[in-house]
Amino acid sequence: MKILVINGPNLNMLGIREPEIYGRRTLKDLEKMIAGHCAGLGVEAVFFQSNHEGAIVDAIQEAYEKYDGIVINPAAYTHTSIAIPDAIKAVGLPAVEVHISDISKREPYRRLSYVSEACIGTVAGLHFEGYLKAVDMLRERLLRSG
Ligand code: CA2
Repeated sequence: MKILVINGPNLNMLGIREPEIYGRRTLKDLEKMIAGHCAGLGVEAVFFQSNHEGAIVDAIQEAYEKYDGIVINPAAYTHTSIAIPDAIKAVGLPAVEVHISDISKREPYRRLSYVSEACIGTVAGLHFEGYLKAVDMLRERLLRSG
């Protein structure tokens, strides 16, 4: 089982600014944590981060027939992008959306996610641990669908 973990804009700044919202751990720490969790489950995880919507769309398209599923934190594109959910639907891969913070309890403009409807589930507000839950949800779906 091979999954692609995508992090969107500004998540390369994790651990550097706004620790009260996003914590003190870095993107590298996050990727290591996910890789360790995946290794224990026999899942191969590959990581991608970009600040550019088109690059994220390209990464999703390139996942077609190479990966079994996607875990994605689209960051601010969650609330603005139609191209990202379109790409997820186009490749037909199961995807789980994840957010470090609880987007339902922040500014009103963060309450709407255009990406949700293309995903089999969403995890929000569980900090870095939410990515592990997202991996578990994806794995369970993939095991069930054979
Ligand atoms: O809670 C999340 O994971 C978000 O996807 C993070 C996005 C935000 O636009 C979404 O509404 C919710 C922002 C990521 C910015 O990451 C930073 C990390 C460190 C310092 C500053 C920003």
